[in-house]
Amino acid sequence: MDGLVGNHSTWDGIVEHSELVVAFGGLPRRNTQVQAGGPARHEATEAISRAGKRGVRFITVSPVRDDGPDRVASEWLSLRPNSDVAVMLGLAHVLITEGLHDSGFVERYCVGFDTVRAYVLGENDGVPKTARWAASLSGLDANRIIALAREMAAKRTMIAVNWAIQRADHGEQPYWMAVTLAALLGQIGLPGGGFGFGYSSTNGMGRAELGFRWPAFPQGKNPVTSFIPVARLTDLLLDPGGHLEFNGEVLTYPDIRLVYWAGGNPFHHHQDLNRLVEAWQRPQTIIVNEPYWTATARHADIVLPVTTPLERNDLAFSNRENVVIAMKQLIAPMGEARDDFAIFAGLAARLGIEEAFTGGRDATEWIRNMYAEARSAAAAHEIALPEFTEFWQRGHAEAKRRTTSHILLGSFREDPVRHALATPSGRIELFSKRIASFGYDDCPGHAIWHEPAEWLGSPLTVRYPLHLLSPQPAEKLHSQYDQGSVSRAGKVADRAPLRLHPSDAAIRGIRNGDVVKVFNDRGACLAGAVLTDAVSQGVVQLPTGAWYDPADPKIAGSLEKHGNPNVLTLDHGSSRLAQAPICNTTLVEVVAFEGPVPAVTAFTPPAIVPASSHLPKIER
Ligand SMILES: Nc1nc2c(c(=O)[nH]1)N[C@H]1C(S)=C(S)[C@@H](COP(=O)(O)OP(=O)(O)OC[C@H]3O[C@@H](n4cnc5c(=O)[nH]c(N)nc54)[C@H](O)[C@@H]3O)O[C@H]1N2
Ligand SMILES: Nc1nc2c(c(=O)[nH]1)N[C@H]1C(S)=C(S)[C@@H](COP(=O)(O)OP(=O)(O)OC[C@H]3O[C@@H](n4cnc5c(=O)[nH]c(N)nc54)[C@H](O)[C@@H]3O)O[C@H]1N2
Ligand SMILES: [Mo]
Repeated sequence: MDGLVGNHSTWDGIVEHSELVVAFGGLPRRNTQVQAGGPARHEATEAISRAGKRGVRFITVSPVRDDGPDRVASEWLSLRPNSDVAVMLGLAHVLITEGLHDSGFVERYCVGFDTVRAYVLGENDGVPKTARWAASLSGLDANRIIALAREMAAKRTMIAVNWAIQRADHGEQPYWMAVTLAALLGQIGLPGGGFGFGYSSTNGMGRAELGFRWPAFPQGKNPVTSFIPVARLTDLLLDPGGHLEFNGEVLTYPDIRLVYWAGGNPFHHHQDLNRLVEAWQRPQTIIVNEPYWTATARHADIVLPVTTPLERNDLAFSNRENVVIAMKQLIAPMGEARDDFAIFAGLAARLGIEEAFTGGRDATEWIRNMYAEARSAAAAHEIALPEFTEFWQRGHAEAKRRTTSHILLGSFREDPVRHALATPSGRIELFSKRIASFGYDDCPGHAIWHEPAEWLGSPLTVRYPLHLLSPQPAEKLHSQYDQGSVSRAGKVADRAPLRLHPSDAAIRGIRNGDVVKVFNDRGACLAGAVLTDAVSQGVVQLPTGAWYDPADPKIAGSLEKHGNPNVLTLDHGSSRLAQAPICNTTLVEVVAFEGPVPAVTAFTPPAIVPASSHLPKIER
């Protein structure tokens, strides 16, 4: 997705030209505090404020009110989780039946409008996707949907969709439907119009590309060609030799005997952790490189301690930012910690391939070399960066952008032949012959509404009446620094905060600050209750990031004490097309926790046995 991401329309178009921004999943400031590699300047927040000052109208379509931007006014349209496609289809129905759609645009720039039109009008399935139909699924008011469609057609409208909406059953559909809707409005390629994905999912989305890439380590070529979508990890370990349909192919799960994990916390990120606990028993050996005693480290046979950024020299940069930072070592590595490079160089040496791995350079030389590469890549685009020594001394360097403004598909709009898209037809595919040819009923050839496996419309609500959303945590990045004071200050009764509506709390006898048990058939965890009408009735929100802390680590399914939502989430692929994770498709029940509350032990470090007492000393 990187190409598409990098080519997003820049904020200036929204600030200067949009009249209306309809944000599915909102534009929460929380997530813009983060950028892979680090944000240098908080441009997303600044841009939204400037747009608000100019009078751009924001509409937040989300089950959660404060998903809206926090510094400008926005109207909140609360919908049932995972029903966004239904709302978009309802909007499309209004546009088509009232003749408000741009038929010239779909004819010139798109393929497949007739198929979409037939689907929207219900010509083949007998179900017209009217505003009333959309209202019955989403809980929105039908008249509000009709009025919104008319307003979107009358104004310069940006359709923004965050990334969380894809982490749901059939999560491909909202994106395809958002593009379809934007095509009907005919504003794709115009400043301030069209669509954009993830404008507030990280800081960098709405900024211009640098034109060159900051350098990374050469990746080499992996002689092993088999791969799996990472969200299918548990299935891979449980089902060697099994098959998986993916993007028109059939993949076979290899028989994995050894897992080596560096730079990730599957006991944070993976869905249905109780299944993972079982699957994790299958490989013979698990090796983990980690600076911290996380749940993943606890579940490893061998843990190689890694330096933190304070214990090594490094470069920090992000391909969406124009600043590179000199990350200088402040203290000597603690204990036996080494950086990943040194660990892998050491392993390479034991395998007799040290020179091939290191390229004959040590870490410092790599840093100098990578900086020099960036400097010449920048120079090729007439962007000046200082010499390494000057950069390192000053602590940072800034690459002046040559372009600051970009319109997604702007050149395609100007000349759809010369700037044909990379799709098979060269146009925007409202209908894709290729995807249709896969024959997937869970992802046919155009955007459709599909009931999610679990949602507020399912029969399962009799037992589990609350839809659980697990967004990114405000106080940290994923599970990182959960042990630190900033993250701990955000806990309630030592646990992750579970936000629920006061009326849902009242019928369950839950008060603010109570320890609650959140559960379904897959697992149970404790959390600290936060009562707020910012979440809709029937919806609860438990952020990710609490270090997985089972009451009895030997038993899969034992009570998780700390509030890790992934003991509750469903571990299925979004569809056969993408096989992506679907954590936001989860029903639960919540009760006040009775009995003595168990202490959180996730942060208790292990007893350290001096290496010399039981192992031969490792050469540094
Ligand atoms: N502070 C902080 N910022 C982060 C991160 C972090 O860990 N901490 N992680 C970073 C990373 S790696 C990523 S990928 C991005 C993720 O960015 P996103 O995926 O955009 O963010 P989330 O916080 O998962 O979800 C945002 C909101 O989507 C809403 N939502 C969930 N399901 C639905 C739905 O079905 N319909 C609608 N309309 N709304 C829904 C939820 O209420 C939630 O608050 O964030 C990045 N930014
Ligand atoms: N329920 C639910 N689950 C989700 C999501 C959700 O919205 N809901 N979001 C998903 C998303 S978008 C993402 S991106 C994932 C994130 O999931 P992960 O990327 O697995 O989460 P992190 O906590 O960032 O894990 C990074 C780990 O790397 C370690 N680390 C830090 N520096 C170094 C280093 O220099 N070397 C090594 N070897 N290790 C280091 C950290 O201590 C930490 O344990 O979670 C996913 N899971
Ligand atoms: Mo992510």
